[in-house]
Amino acid sequence: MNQSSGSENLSCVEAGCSDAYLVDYLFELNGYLIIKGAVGAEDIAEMNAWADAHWHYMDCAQRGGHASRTDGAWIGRVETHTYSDADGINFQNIIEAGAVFERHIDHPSWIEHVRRWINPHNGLSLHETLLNIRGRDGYIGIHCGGHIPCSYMTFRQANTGEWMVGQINCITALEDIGPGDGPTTLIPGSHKATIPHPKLTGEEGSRTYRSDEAAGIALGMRELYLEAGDVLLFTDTITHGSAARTRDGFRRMLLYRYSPRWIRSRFNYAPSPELLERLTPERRQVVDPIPLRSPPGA
Ligand SMILES: O=C(O)CCC(=O)C(=O)O
Ligand SMILES: [Fe+2]
Repeated sequence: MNQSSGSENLSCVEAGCSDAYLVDYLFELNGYLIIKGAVGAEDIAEMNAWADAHWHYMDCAQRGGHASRTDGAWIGRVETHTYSDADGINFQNIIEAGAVFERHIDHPSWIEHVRRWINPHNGLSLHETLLNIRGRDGYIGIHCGGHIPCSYMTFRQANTGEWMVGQINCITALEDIGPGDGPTTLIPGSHKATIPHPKLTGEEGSRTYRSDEAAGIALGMRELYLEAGDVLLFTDTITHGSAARTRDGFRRMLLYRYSPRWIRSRFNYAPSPELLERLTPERRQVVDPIPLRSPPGA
């Protein structure tokens, strides 16, 4: 067993860990897995260079004065966006931003785990791909949990017990993310919870998807610290979010969400013909899992 020792994370292995049993056990038990050193320094530098080159979009005025949602600016096929303002800027559809982001689609450090956990019966698709930059006081509120009846918040097939993870979030740290940097937080094991987190119940026992309260201070949350190049995989079913950033400066991360091929992508960006042309057949199948059909000549 070559689980990293000395880590404060419950669920952590080195890149290239060949102990598939351990990898599966940790992911099943805790609902997340950190792969240390998953992405090489050159790729991390290239992605950071892209962020640096587009830093002026952090200024709202540069995005046409829109602060929120998907009404931001377009950089080719990449669109600026935010979920709630507090969560910072998302460069959505980042797979269109160059080769390094294409390599990420089926990166050998995690792709076979993701295929296995979603289950080969379900194929694979990308639900959302983004590069996120978040400044001081930014955060994501506590959200999700096993109590939400959402089609992609599955983890096991109830009848057979086989893997059937409806969504796996893959966060790549573009720089070190430690205490005060607004790390991702989650409650280990909460993907199996049937009782909602106390912050996710409403009036008369109703169940809510998301609270506006920063996830970091919620009961049971753990902050997950990453070094640049580490990757955090977690089922979207797990109760999670991020701590508020208490330091100056910005947190940078890349987020790719994988789902079964049957699930539509979140914002339905049409892949550019140039991207489809460039992709290997394996990547193309993930980016365009069910190509549109039209009659000849249409
Ligand atoms: O920003 C974060 O650290 C958490 C992002 C998140 O909620 C997600 O990946 O689903
Ligand atoms: Fe989330």
